[in-house]
Amino acid sequence: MALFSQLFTALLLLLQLELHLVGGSEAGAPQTLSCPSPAGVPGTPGHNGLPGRDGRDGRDGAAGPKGEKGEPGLSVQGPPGKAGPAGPLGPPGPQGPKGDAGPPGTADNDLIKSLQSELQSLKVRLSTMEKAAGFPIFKKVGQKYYVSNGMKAKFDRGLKFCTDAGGTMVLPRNEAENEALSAMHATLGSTYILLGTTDRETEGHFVDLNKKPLTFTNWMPNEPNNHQGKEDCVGIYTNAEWNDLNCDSDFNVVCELRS
Ligand code: MFU
Ligand code: CA
Repeated sequence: MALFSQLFTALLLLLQLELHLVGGSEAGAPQTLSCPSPAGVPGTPGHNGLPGRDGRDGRDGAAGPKGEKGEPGLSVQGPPGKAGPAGPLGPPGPQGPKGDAGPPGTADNDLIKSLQSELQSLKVRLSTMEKAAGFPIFKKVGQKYYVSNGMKAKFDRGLKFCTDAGGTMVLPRNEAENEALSAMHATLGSTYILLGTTDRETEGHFVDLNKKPLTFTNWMPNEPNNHQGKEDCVGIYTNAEWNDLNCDSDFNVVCELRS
């Protein structure tokens, strides 16, 4: 046991010696395992160390104050004004060159067609006027001519006379025509003039020569009465009023001609 203890103490001394040799050049007091001793006098302070490295850049400072107002800029010219009024009319220029010929015949053809159309209608009018002038008694009413040679006849003969003359038996279509026709009584010396209407097909239903219902009438009071059941024709009286009459009696015949 004592032997082991002595061996352990020797190993410990060797280890301390080893540690002393390895760390001997280091600063610091050598350590011993010996007992404490009174503190020594402090050494003189060491020299200052070297300066530290530069610090990082500072942050941006606040914006500076507003600068003073600048001098006014140089003035710039404005836009042009409006145009003034037109000047006085100048003298006429010289005559220009003659233009090219137009397309052949266009305007001329139109004029010719217009003139041909006008000539045709004038021919028709003249033809009607010449027919009317062929009667000893004729009267113009609007675009119509009322004509007569003074004859008296039964209705059917009167119809043929008028169509042969290029017209139709007279039938007033309005008040003006009715008055113009009744005015012919004075010239004719007549009491009744036959009108171009009958109710032969349907008693009491008077139609014109084209079988169309009448759009104008001027009946006497209580007419038409189909007196004795034998009145399918009509005459205009001297007072311009109408009365139904017997188609087989003779009355004055007047025809109307129109273009
Ligand atoms: C009236 C007319 C006839 C006829 C006769 C003489 O009858 O309606 O058309 O003119 O007189 C009574
Ligand atoms: Ca009658």
